[in-house]
Amino acid sequence: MAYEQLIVDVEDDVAVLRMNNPARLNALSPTMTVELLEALASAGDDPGIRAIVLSGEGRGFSAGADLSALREPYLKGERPKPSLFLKEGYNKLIPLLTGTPKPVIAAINGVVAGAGNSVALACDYRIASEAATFTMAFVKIGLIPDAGSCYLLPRTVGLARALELALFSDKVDAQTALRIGLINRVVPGEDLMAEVMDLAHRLAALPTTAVALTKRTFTEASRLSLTQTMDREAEVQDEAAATHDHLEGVLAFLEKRQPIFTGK
Ligand code: T3D
Repeated sequence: MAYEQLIVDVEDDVAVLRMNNPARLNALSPTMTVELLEALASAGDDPGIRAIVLSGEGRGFSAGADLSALREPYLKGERPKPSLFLKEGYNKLIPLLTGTPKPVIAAINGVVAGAGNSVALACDYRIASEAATFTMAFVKIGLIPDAGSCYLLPRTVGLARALELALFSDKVDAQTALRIGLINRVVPGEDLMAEVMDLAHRLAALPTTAVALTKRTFTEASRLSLTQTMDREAEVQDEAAATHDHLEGVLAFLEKRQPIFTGK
């Protein structure tokens, strides 16, 4: 399917989505948000897709909300409420990313600002080019972190760091982002996509149901107690153990061979 601000490629069982408005550092316009919603839902539902990569064209991953859309109304003295767009846009996009049963890798090719951070944080694994920079930026335009950043950022880097990042909104380089746990890995820019595709293919080759259930149970556990979580793990483990991939994994171990997981 052809999109205006999104490029979608499929390599074997990996879908690669690239935000494509490089002149605005892939700012999340309503068009791009709707296209991401469509493409992610489609990749999530497609049994042939077992991992998703999200990246950006040009030198930006994403600079957050497309502020150019505010020029006209603000110059006219109009003050449209952000909540209208947030509820229809990011508030659907971020849960779609965290809730998709497929593992999602953010391939952070460059600049990240505002809600671009939320998009990266909603992915399951963040690998960045050495050229990547991160700024929360919201406070610089008199806003609070949105698109789930108030939830995701403190859970990723801790409350103290999250407040520091949100309030000062200084630009953080990729090595610092790695040190504070904002991202998982940094690689030279020229190696980024090769490394990402290698990881994506590794994730795609895993037992699909176990991957989906691991994502889901980690999310559920954040609002449960330890004992409630262990009860949930026991129930979910029955689902995982009922798959052919579980049988294959155990038999492969016993037969001292590599398992072949088919996602069934
Ligand atoms: O109402 C609502 O929708 C509420 C929702 C809010 C969610 C949010 O995400 S709020 C935060 C929005 N994002 C920002 O405030 C970041 C704005 N951008 C910047 O601060 C800087 O551009 C960066 C720090 C990200 C990068 O700086 P730099 O020096 O590397 O690049 P640049 O020269 O500033 O930007 C390059 C071009 O991208 C430039 O266009 P030009 O002048 O070459 O024609 C710039 O205007 C454009 N651009 C960058 N960010 C945005 C953008 N255009 C539209 N929206 C952007 N967010």
